[in-house]
Amino acid sequence: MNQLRDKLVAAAERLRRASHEIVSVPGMQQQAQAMQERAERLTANRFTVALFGAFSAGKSSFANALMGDLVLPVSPNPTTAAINKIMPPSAEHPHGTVRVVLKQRDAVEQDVLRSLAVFGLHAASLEGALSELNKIDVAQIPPTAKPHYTFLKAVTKGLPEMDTHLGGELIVDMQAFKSFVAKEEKACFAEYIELFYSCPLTDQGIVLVDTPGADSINARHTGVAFEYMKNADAVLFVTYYNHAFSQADREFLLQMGRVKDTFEMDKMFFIVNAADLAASEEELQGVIAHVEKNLLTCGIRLPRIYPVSSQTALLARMHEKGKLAASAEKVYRQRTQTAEGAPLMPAEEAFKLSGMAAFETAFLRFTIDELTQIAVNAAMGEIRRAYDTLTEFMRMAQSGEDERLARKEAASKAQSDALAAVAALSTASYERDLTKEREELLYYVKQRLFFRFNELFNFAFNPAVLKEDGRSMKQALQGCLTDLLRSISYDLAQELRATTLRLEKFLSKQGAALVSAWQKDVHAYAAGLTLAPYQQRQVETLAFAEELPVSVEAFQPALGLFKNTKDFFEQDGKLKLREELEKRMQEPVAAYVATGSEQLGEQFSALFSEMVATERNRVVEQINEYFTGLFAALDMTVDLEELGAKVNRVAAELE
Ligand SMILES: Nc1nc2c(ncn2[C@@H]2O[C@H](COP(=O)(O)OP(=O)(O)O)[C@@H](O)[C@H]2O)c(=O)[nH]1
Ligand SMILES: [Mg+2]
Repeated sequence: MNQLRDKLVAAAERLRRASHEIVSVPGMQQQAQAMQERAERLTANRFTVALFGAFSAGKSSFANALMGDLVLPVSPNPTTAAINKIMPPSAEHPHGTVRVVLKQRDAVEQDVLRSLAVFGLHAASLEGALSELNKIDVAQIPPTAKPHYTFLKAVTKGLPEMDTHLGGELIVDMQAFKSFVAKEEKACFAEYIELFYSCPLTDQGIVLVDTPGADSINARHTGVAFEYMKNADAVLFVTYYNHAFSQADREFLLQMGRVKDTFEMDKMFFIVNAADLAASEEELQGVIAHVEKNLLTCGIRLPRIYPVSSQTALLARMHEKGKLAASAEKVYRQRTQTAEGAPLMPAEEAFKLSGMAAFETAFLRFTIDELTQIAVNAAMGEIRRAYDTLTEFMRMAQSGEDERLARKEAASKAQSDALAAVAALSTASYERDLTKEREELLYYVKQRLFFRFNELFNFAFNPAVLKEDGRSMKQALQGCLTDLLRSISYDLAQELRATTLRLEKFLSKQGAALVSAWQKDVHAYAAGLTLAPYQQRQVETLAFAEELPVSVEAFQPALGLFKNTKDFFEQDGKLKLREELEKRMQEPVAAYVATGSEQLGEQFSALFSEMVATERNRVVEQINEYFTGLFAALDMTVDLEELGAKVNRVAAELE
């Protein structure tokens, strides 16, 4: 595994040496600088691996198995967990240091008010909210609201101690770290936690991100999860052996299904954890088939699924280190079917048995290995570009005097022609395409929402909530409606995030197309100039509205259609209500999408203008630099012998 990091470091070294060679050559300073910067990036390179999955799917256990030690607390049932990042130690943060970044007070307040609203209670401040808590009838809390109650209780309990720290950060040790992860009254105040920890994984520059469960109550986590889904180098989705997929799992996977085509390569891995629970190989295959089927309904085809026992894998790692405690040894024997008294199974063998070895091999090969290769190739491409320019200059300097004079005359004109061609290229059609793409994508967003309407409706208006057992039907219906509105706006916000990412890719393609169009122009006038490739821009995902632009009251007449549960579930009452709601939902959904379209339109038109201006400038600079170098070569102001030596030394970096 260490070879990968070494490869990056070696490529960075090559870049630095090549950069050092060309920095003194007239017309190559910028290229030298770009190479230097790329070398810095390679050295500081991090691969981000994000773990997703429901609470108690075994994310933390899986992370421990990957790191080969009991680093993260394996938690029974926290609901308010923060994001934990396990990262390589640095000079500032040595091994074992933990940095806890606490939420802003405003953010805590928002979370609290939001959770309070689930119980129909409202307040104007954090303190006010907490004093409302005793109004909640604990016996009446529905299961979906329980995590919110737990969260509110945790805030109440922890606030006195944490209040003064909010908005800041704490540096703590591993012991305190565990209480921050496992204790609700502390965890609920952490925005994220960074653990600086040295192990074979982090030594490769891999950052492991343990996200809170997909069913986290924290609304902001959806946005954070999206950023990780988008930017992580690998996404690992963990499910617990035979647990059903929750609605939250499905929402996450649907989002993954929406955006997976924008990934440069398939970076998704699906882990069926606790595979040790399988009674037989057939049963295991059955579970895998079930997972595959679920993924397919979320638009994820041909997934890479790995059955793994995180526990067995960790036990194997502990055995390897000779750190297997007596109780652990008992489980190890059980898992490896080794009788009492018989010699223990060698660690490597158990690691294989756990399924972890197969996963690690595939993961390293398909992701980290490949990413390393891409980075190394890009570095070599940059050196090659420098070499091409350098040899062109060399050729010019070596030519006879008459030829040089003739070339010089031609070069002046070539420079201004190249610049004119770059300026003349019209980008209007590109901009029109971008607008068209946005409109088309958003048209389908609306379409898809109504394709899903039935599913969302059934989920909200379900028999478990609409039960005639003495509860107020009016209130229950109200709750169903609120649920439906929430899930529609959630779906739309997710769609707009996905659309942002699709547009980002579209813009990138346009940028690359522009550079290659300019390259064609430039090539006619400056044969030795290869333009630097287009560099992708990171596009910020905007915050989209969390609610539909409509009031609950607008749907009261529709709810009036409800007669009783018998009519609703056994006759056509349900169909009628659904049709009525679907009709009334058209306008607010269209309005929501229109607002989103406006937001995206503004954002991307600004991005487009900036992109064109910046890229055009970059090309102009490259042209001018190139001709500066060319004139220097033609004027023989360069030392031919030295230039020749430089060509050879840069060539050596390409071997
Ligand atoms: N049998 C078995 N149980 C596991 C395995 N991995 C995790 N668990 C159990 O699943 C529960 C949740 O694990 P945890 O890692 O905290 O899940 P998280 O909430 O996703 O981080 C714990 O009780 C673990 O002991 C495994 O490989 N086999
Ligand atoms: Mg966990």
